[in-house]
Amino acid sequence: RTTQEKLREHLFIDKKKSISKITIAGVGQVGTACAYSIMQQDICQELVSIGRRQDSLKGEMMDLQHGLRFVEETSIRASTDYAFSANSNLCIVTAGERQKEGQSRRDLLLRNFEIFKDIIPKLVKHSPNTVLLVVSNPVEVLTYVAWKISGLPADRVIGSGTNLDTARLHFFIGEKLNIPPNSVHGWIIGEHGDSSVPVWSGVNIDGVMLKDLNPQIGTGADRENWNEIHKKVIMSAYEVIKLKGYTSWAVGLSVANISKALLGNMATVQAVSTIAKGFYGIKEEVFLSLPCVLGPHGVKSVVSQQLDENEVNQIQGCARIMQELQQSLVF
Ligand code: 6V0
Repeated sequence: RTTQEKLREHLFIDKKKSISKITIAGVGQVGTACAYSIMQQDICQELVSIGRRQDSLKGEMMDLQHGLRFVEETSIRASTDYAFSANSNLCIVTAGERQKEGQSRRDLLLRNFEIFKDIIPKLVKHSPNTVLLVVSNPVEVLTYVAWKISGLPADRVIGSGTNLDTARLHFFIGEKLNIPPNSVHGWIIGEHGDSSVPVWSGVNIDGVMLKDLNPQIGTGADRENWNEIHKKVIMSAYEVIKLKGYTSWAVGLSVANISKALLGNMATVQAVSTIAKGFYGIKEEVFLSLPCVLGPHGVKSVVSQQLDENEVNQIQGCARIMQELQQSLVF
């Protein structure tokens, strides 16, 4: 017997043990931050990264593996071969270009659309029962793309959407009121980024509605100018990119949080992109971010929010923008 064989007696072999496995496709700044956050939080038993550049892929894998001593037991592997992703419960897609200065959303979409045509079929071939979580931008339209290409039911295709915008909203409100972000409740919905919709009618601090304290909140008539906070949320991504070149840590934590809700079957609510047709008078077949109850098979249900007229108009506007972008795609 070898030293390895002499070391442990394998008396109990649990054949029924189910493995929770996550694959991250695309190992750039965002993919690496997602892997790090997921590994830190004991979310899955197997974590696989799939990328194109052999050297950086191996380097990132080794760097994470060397930290395994300090976290819960997780298997960490990386490969350029999609067979390594087989039987994943969750595939997270972070591959693709990020927006360059002066680049339009449509241009970015067309480039990442080509990448998705390459990646999505390979992921689904090896993991036909997976949930797909799209992070690449423009995230709402690419979630629609992933749904169309994958042939998966809509509840199993999700975009990270405005989960990050919502976290930024909570941070800035917390900063303004000098309270921690987790005392702030409320959503940014619609599109991740420029045309996102802050639901001021529902924002509350530990159950106290801000609208009751300031009926003009979020409107042009508001003397305290709370809507500046929404502008800050939109601008913050551009500001971080200007300062450090990309955004990574917050989106990594946001994706880990969504992954935990999915695989942990926690039935928690997150603002993620889901098929929005039929909600709030939306007629277009588009994906938009709405607060969703998540479980191991994806979206379990969508929270029915009581939006005011202005908020409904805004989210319908988002749907039209998404539809227009989708029309430029040839499948
Ligand atoms: P990056 O650091 O340039 O990494 C992109 C990675 O994708 C690189 O490693 C590429 O090699 C890889 N890639 C490209 N084509 C393929 C392919 N065909 N197969 C496999 N891998 C491929 O970019 P970064 O990580 O900063 O951003 C990735 C994407 O996430 C961009 O589209 C961003 O705009 C988007 N973000 C989305 C956010 C969200 O909240 N949804 C937040 C931040 C960034």
